[in-house]
Amino acid sequence: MSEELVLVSQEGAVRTLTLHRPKALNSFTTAMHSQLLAALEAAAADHAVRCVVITGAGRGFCAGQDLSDPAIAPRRAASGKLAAPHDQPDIGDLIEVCYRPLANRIHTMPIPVVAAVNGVAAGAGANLALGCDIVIAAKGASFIQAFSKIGLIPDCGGSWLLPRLLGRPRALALAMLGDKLPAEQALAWGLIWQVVDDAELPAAAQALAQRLAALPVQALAATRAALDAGANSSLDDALANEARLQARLGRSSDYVEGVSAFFDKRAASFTGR
Ligand code: T3D
Repeated sequence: MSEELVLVSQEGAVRTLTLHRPKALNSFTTAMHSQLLAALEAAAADHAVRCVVITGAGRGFCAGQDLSDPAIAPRRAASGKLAAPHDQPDIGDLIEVCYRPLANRIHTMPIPVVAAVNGVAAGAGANLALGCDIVIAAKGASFIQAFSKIGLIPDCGGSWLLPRLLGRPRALALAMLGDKLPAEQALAWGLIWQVVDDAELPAAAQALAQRLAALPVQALAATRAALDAGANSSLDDALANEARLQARLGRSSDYVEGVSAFFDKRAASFTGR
């Protein structure tokens, strides 16, 4: 049987995906990539799931690419020395096959995605977290754009996310220097939503996810799409997009339920449809 590198659990309508390679700080192998993508696909396809939480097992969240994974580890010549640059594996393939689908999948999930960052999030692990809709972190967690230290650029969406989230000066300095950004500093810079005491993270993330799951999740996913599209468009294009999205949502059961509940002076009971 293949190793369980992503643990899947469910509480009500919230599905939690726990990256599970704790000895290597949950760094990504190709096997962990395919398990995470499959788990996200399954959550997206299951109407009983209305929010996903991604977290890590042990003391780390995710240390990015497993640098010893044979798929990408630097090749050695027969002498045992590192092979010449042109004999090294094509890392671009790895990005196309693994990180691009992963970042796109999270960005287009039909339900909200929460990152519960329990410890260090480095390289693609940091950008995996930052690509989620809401990031809640333990006080002891940190974010490191570790790429420059190994001669690479921010990937897993980092080049797109960082300037949008931080502005160019901070994004560029973080990415160039690869400094560790403690969770509380990330919060102060507006990079993440919330920081809680380490021991409180699982319960706080679960409470946040349950709150999201009780909302009209179709509208939440459309809110993500509208905000991201709005950031790159003219006001008039954004207004046209809002009209398109509202037209679709206005015909959803959740809209009818929300308005009915308002007039009935009762709590709405949404279904995500
Ligand atoms: O090919 C490509 O690279 C393309 C893909 C790019 C995407 C990327 O994500 S590139 C960035 C890759 N990640 C890194 O460069 C981070 C490397 N890790 C670290 O810098 C440090 O481990 C941390 C700052 C994250 C944490 O430091 P610390 O001191 O808390 O822990 P540690 O002792 O360094 O690590 C604990 C163990 O995890 C250790 O194993 P050991 O010695 O106990 O057997 C360490 O080797 C292992 N580990 C940590 N990160 C990785 C890893 N093993 C493989 N790959 C890792 N990325």
